Amino acid sequence: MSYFADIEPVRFKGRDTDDPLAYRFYEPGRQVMGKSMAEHLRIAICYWHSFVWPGTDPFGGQTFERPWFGDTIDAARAKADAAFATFRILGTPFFTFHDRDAAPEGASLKECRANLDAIAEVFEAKMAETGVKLLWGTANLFSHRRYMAGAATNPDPAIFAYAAAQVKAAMDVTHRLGGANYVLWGGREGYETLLNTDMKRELDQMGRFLSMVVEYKHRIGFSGTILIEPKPQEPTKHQYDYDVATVFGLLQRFGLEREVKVNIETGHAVLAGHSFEHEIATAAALGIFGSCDINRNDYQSGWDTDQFPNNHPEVALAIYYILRAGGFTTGGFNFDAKLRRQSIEPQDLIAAHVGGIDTLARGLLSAAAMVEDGGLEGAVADRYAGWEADWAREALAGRSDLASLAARAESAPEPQPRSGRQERLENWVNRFV
Ligand code: XUL
Ligand code: CO
Repeated sequence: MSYFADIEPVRFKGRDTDDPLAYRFYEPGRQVMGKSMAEHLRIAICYWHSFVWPGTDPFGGQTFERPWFGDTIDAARAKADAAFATFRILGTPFFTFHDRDAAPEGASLKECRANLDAIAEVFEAKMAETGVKLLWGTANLFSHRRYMAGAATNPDPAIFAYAAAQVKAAMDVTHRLGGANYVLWGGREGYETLLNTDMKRELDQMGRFLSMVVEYKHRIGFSGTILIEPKPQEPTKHQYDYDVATVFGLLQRFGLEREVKVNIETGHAVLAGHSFEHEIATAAALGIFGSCDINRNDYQSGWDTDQFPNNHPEVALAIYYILRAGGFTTGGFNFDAKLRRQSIEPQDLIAAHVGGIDTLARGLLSAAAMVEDGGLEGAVADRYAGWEADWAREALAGRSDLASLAARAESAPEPQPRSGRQERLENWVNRFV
């Protein structure tokens, strides 16, 4: 009997239902600003937290006893059955995986590739049968001890080459499965201590590695987007993909800013000392907004706790800036979120996603109402309206200089400061959430 035998597919039952396994806000087909909710949110379930993670923490071992756990191809097939059963119950359209989540690591690189290809065949059949699609694939370049000093940024070129082989195989599989994106998260691309680190060399290695990924994408005709997932630290003390702005600088330095976009994760933004919407708005302003890993961190612990999102006013603001940036194209919301380790029942896995998905749906409704009202957009436009004047446009277009502006300012009346109206705007937002 299936692990989820007694769990029915989750349905929309409306805001007032007391059914804990029903959607209260997520109606996939509901039209919002000319698109269905499903098209706006492009929800993905991730393999690693939901089907691989055993519930360990730094002090304790496995708490989850999933029948598909094991390091064999047969276990990997059973895991794929459980994953696609979960997607069916939740009615979600996408999934994401690392190479090592999907298939066991073999004794050699060739065996690793063969294992991954075998599971790709299983995925292909299940995807054709269910219509579930791949939001993105990625390679795990951080768990194995060979990567303890980094992958692309390793001092040993043999590890750099090993990582290249792993990424090539993961890109091949992502391409074969019609993935909408390919993600690189540099968990170990950073350093523990400067005392043993040649930072300039490591950054050059990273740029070269990324360029090779882009070159390979074009060589195989992969039409998805290459995404970098910024994170400031954890597992390494300093990570080179610190935040969106840092990643943009790296991309520009290697001429890749039109080739690579970012996958922004809520918890990573918080670890970097930013808000999620700050990272989204930065990416949009720089033209590199790609996709989101949605979760939340515990605000007290200072760790990347990867909890399921449950605060819809916070999510609404993030979605507001996504809508203002034109919404997702190849990206979507990937639930990079994991259960707490005491949540050991099958229902916990489903209920966690139901709550997270409803949080997104409710956030989308609030965000769309904010966009449609236009109050915030109008207030911002009004704040910058002075720039519509001819002389101000000329200044921005490069047709004035410090001397001509100084002459103008000296003969003009003293400029009058205006209110930023923050509290009024915060009150305005609260009308919609
Ligand atoms: C780690 C993290 C990863 C990436 C994929 O914090 O977010 O799971 O999303 O490697
Ligand atoms: Co992530």
